[in-house]
Amino acid sequence: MSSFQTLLETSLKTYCEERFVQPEQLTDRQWYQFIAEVSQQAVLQSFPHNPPLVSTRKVNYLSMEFLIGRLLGNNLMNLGVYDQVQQLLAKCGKNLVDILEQERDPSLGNGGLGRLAACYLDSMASLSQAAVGYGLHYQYGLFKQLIGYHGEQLERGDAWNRDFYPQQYHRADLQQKVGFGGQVVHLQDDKYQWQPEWEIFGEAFDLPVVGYKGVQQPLRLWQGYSETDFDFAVFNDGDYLHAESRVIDASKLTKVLYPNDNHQEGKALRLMQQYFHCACSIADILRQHLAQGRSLEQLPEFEVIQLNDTHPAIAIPELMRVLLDQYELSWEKAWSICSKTFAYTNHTLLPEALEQWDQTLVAKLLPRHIIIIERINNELHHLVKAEFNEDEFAQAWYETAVLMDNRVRMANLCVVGSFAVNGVAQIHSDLVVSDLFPAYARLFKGRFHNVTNGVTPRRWIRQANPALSALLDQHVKGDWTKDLELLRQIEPLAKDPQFQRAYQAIKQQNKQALAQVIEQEIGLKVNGEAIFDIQIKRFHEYKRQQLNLLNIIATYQEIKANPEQAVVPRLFVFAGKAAPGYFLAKQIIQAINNLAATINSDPDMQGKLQVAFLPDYRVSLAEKIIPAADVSEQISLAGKEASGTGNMKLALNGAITIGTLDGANVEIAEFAGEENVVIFGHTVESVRELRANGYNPREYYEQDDVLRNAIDALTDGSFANGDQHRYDALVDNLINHDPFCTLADFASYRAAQQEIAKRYQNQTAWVESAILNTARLGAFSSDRSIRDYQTRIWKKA
Ligand code: AZC
Repeated sequence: MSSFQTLLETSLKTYCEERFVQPEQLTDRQWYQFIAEVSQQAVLQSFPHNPPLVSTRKVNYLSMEFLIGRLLGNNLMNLGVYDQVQQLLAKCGKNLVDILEQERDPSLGNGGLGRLAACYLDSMASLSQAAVGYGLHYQYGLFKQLIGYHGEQLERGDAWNRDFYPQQYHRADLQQKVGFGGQVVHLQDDKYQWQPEWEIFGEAFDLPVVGYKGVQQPLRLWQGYSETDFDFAVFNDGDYLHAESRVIDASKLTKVLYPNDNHQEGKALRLMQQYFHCACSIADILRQHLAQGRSLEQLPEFEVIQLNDTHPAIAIPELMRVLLDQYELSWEKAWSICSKTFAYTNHTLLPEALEQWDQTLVAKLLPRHIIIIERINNELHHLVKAEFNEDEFAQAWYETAVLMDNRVRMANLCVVGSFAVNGVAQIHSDLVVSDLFPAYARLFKGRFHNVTNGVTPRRWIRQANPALSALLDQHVKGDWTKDLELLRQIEPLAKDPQFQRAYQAIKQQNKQALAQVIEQEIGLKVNGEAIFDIQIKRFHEYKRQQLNLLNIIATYQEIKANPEQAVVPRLFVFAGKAAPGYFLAKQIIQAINNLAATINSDPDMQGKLQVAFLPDYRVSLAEKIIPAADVSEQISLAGKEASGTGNMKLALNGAITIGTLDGANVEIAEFAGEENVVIFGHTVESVRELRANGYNPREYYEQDDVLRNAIDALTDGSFANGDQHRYDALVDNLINHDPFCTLADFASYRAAQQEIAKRYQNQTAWVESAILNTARLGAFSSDRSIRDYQTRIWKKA
């Protein structure tokens, strides 16, 4: 008997004895608790850290978000004990899949950036890449989304770990102290002393990340607290309210994740969170480095600090501060260490997401750091002066300065302070160089790279799609879970009728399962024969859910006008959250829900058209939707979606992409073959032309009857219970501004949708395309991304 089996059986005996019950009497919740506790023991016992790879440094992955999803099923699988647990449960008349549903989804992220961090932790552990993930232990993760009576988004708090969350350890031994405010005393020359006005403690919670047959290593999350209940000195002075407010500040610090995706809000508390995250993490990195008897000069030889976008940018001046003030290194020495240690990943070109902090605010909260940033800015000034001639200088400085117009430009700070900068898909990395940082690219040659994103096949195929996994196991030699390129082996089977039938049957089974979820969640009975057309992602104008919406309205109108005409039945599924303060995105959600209500109750639409909005999109819901998709909507305006990762998950699970030439869609089309995706819309270049010629959305509105009728339906009360003004802002934005060229792409999108319907009618060809998507997209495994990081960025010098 394996040691895990023994552990399982003896622990079950004890667990039941303590509760005076027989195993058969345990509730699902108790089973969940029991299995979670045993698996945590197994995680800690059976997986010593592997020796680190010699060719790469240890990775310290700094991210404000880790959207890890449920852990129990994933851990059981990666430990290789999933089947054993399943068998034990089966003996007691239980199903493991149901038990796993008991776990709360820790929603410690907003979307793509946070989920990518989680995939990377999985891949690093699976590839024995030594790594620690550093993040924040938010008390409330991303809000829970409900849909209100009028179809509108409502938000509720998500206290993800309040009652029971066994996968984490409180590491009381890893406490840190973080200062804020106060003043800086200039001692002499380069020597300064920071006297913070107040201090907050950070305590760590470790979540072990279990790699696939690999190592376990920590995701370390910091939480703020205050040492004393309140400041007695101030209290004794009689200023009771002030005394207590300090305590409130400390506990408030990590209370909630900011719910913005691709948008900076600029709140002081957010900057405090960022600094707190960085200060705790930098101290922890140095502690471990020095504990191994290594010198500060050796830091870049052994450690790399990977910045997940600019949210942890303040780590750069923080490391400088520690080296200068605490270890008394010279500026030159400190900078030489620092600039060889950091690497920065850019995830967006959207101007509203590029973080810039008010310089006065930074100076007030972090007075020592602003002095360091000023010095960095001055040194940079010399470099730019030396590289650019007089005619070029003004423009180059405007582009590269870290400090400009009382703003601290965090992306610039990252580029200056890092030895490597990368974008997240080829087209995006090219735009980072050509549009965002052209002057830097000239100044720092060789600093810019591309690492195309990837997704972990353990969660997104093995766990989410067990039926497809079993089929792949049957036909692929070698462990495809570890080496996704092995899926190429099924390419010759794409035309094999027997394999096609098996593949198709699995898709059908997954669609039935999703149909059940839809019925449970929103009470809609869907047509399992329809094309399942899926758009799941954050709601954002640039992602253009409104384009999908307009096409659905046009389709509805067309069916209404020609009730006799044959239609390829279609189910449109949406899921996603909008930032609570993002009015237009919320209007789009409401419009979809109102449209769904009208369409789903119209007898003329029966068997032809349905719309489902599934509330509270999160990792566990994605795992249910993705395996059931026939069509994957990736319809952002070209140049706006840095990469996308949902596009990869959906395509690997056999959905056909309808998409623009944006982000990783471009590479997906290359790998899958152009004939196995449907591409439409303007390209980066043609968008440029469109704008250069003075884009006027109203012209499209006026000239295209189908488009105009669709938009007008939003203002005639059809989808708003007679309210003609509900969508005024949305409609005005589309007709008069349309910053993401929705109207310009409408006709071509509609044609692409007709192409999808046409192709779906030839099921043999459709399944062949779907199989080829699975077979050819192995490069989008996050294991490949991590290997790219290893060879391009994390290698030892
Ligand atoms: C996202 C990008 O929008 C998405 O295209 C990409 O796939 C993902 O990062 C992972 O790289 N960006 C964000 O979520 N947020 C920010 C601030 O970029």
